[in-house]
Amino acid sequence: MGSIFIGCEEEEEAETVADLFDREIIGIEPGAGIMGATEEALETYDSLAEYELIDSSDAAMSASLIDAADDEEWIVVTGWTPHWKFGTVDLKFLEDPEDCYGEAETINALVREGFEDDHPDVAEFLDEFLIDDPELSEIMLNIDETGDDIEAVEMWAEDNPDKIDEWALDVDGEGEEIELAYMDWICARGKTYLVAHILENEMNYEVSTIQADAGGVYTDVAAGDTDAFVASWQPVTHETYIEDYGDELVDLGPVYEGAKIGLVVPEYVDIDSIDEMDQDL
Ligand code: PBE
Repeated sequence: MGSIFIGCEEEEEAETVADLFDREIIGIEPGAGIMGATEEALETYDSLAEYELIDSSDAAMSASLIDAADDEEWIVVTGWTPHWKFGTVDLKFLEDPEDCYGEAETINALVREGFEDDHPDVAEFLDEFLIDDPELSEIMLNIDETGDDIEAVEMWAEDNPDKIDEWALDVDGEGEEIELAYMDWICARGKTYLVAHILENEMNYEVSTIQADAGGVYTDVAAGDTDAFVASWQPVTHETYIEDYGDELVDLGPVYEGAKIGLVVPEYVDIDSIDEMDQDL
């Protein structure tokens, strides 16, 4: 086996793609649908036999990705669009010939049973609300820069008054209280706080938000403990949650179209498929 010297340390020379990736896939938190899909990929692909999926978070995974990209080191993460990191680093999805991650998905608004009767105007607003990728990307970048969801959305709303007007319904909610649940993923935070902003500032509702992991969000809304959420990834990512709770939830349809999950690497990583993750160099 050959060796190279870096400073005083002797490092083993990488001989396989798995060596370059350190046999690690950097994940996010365990309740996320993409983690379940990755467990399935680990069981399905022979090329992943030596790999371990590392629990992390959206923020920590993104930081690892940016650090690695600064030094052009190889890294593979559980990734998805919409996500601001695609605007910051040149990234690509690895091909997934076994189809563990599915095709393009929609992100839907789900509400508790009875919500449409209690708040028909909000239900109609959520039913019609649809945000596109450039819009959501700008909000996510604002969140990444400011670290403040509310301020990030306010900045965006100030720059895009026509869009806000187009989404808002011309109704007076008379200060009725609405509670939105969300997960700690930047895309979910962006959509949730944008919806909250419009309901509060344009439609006169009183909105509170509550953060939980994916399981907590589905359970709470299904139980009617909270009203709604705008981060249900369908059909693959949240398939098990929909199987478990779908009957107790009302689906108001997409708020975003063309979402995607998979294994993501920087563009300079010169493999294209999950099948190649155990190749010799
Ligand atoms: N995500 C982002 C979520 C849905 C939104 C892909 C991390 C998940 O895997 O459940």
